Amino acid sequence: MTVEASALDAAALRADFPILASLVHDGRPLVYLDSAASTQRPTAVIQAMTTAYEREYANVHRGVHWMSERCTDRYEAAREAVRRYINASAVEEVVFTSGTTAALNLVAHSWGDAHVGAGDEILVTEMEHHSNIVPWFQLAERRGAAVKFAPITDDGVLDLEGFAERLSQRTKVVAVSAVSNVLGTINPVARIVAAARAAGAVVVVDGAQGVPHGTTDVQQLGADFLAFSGHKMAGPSGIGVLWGRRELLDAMPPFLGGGSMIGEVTVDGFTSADLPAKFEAGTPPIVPAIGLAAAIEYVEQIGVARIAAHEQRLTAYAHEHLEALTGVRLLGPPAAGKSGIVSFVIDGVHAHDVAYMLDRGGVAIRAGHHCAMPLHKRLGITASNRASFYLYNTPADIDAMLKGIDQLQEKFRKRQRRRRSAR
Ligand code: C6P
Repeated sequence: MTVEASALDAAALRADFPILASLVHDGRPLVYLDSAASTQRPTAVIQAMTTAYEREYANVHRGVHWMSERCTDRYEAAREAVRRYINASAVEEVVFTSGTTAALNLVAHSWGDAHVGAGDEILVTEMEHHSNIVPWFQLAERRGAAVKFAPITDDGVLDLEGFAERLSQRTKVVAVSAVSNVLGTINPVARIVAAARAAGAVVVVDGAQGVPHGTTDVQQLGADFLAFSGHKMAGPSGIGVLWGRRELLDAMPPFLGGGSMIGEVTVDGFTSADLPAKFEAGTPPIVPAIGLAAAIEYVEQIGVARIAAHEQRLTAYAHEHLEALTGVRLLGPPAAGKSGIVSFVIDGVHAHDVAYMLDRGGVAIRAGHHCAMPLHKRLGITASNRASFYLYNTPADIDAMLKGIDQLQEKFRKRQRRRRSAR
């Protein structure tokens, strides 16, 4: 991820996102700090999707009629936008899926079933999202393999020695997130890739929290597969991407069977279509793909590196102020090692109560295990709170969260005092 200095004007960009003008509960302005779950969409994306439905919609790669051809062009232009965004060498390497989860499952089934066997190992990390754990457990179960977990340090950084110790000739797959969705930790993917490839393992990068928040160049990254979701980068839900090395994708069997993914079907069997159609069975997420292309154009105009720098400033600001509060424990490394995600626990107050009470003041943060139960177990907690930032957030949003935390801590302190004096 590269970060450059020139600041973006988040306050002005907010006007591009109609939902941010919403009032919630009793007319409180929405303070949206849950972009790691799903970002909001600018008018440009909403408009591109509306236009597609109003004027350019038909099924793709099927009709010979004008509208189908036009829609197919739009859909394929979206693939080209993704290729450009991640600097893939060819559009054939860009497979549309419904999201990161679907992309990771595709690899686990198609590549995994063909290459992982009894006694083999799959190496993930303790900070993975369930989407980058469960498909590997399922693969291991099908094939008689084992899933190993590379440890993290107490401050939420991958323990590279522990990782290296678990890497061996038996390791067939290394599956790692570019950025932890809980800790915000930016993983050293280049070093992980180098070590994994030296051991002969295929590297799968879960880019759900990385690709939206930093420049991605898959040719430099050196990994074999990269998965990410449109809804975490100003695009719509229902669309995601699997990028894979062409030689690997070419050799892989299709995952789902149906229309579009075939060359020919006879009563004796079928042949597969070429890439990327081979992995896009059925009617694909057509309009979501068009929306994703509009999102990519939008963020490219702003500059992904500028977005990353802006989020880094917000993370540093949030850290500084949360660290100053008593009874608040921040999770993960110092701000400099994080993407725009800040998770914390508050002494004596359950994470769900924190999120509930902040929400009453209009502040939307996430609470729970964030689909990362092994990570929470490792940290000795069952739940945490998470504030996550995007290009439209400002320090004022963080101030609103801090004010809410202050109020709820005061409330709980008063409650404790009352209980003590009642004894
Ligand atoms: N994390 C969060 O609030 P989907 O749902 O398929 O678009 O993405 C799954 C996924 C995979 N990996 C990582 C690192 C993720 O953060 C996510 C989605 C959301 O953290 C929803 S649980």
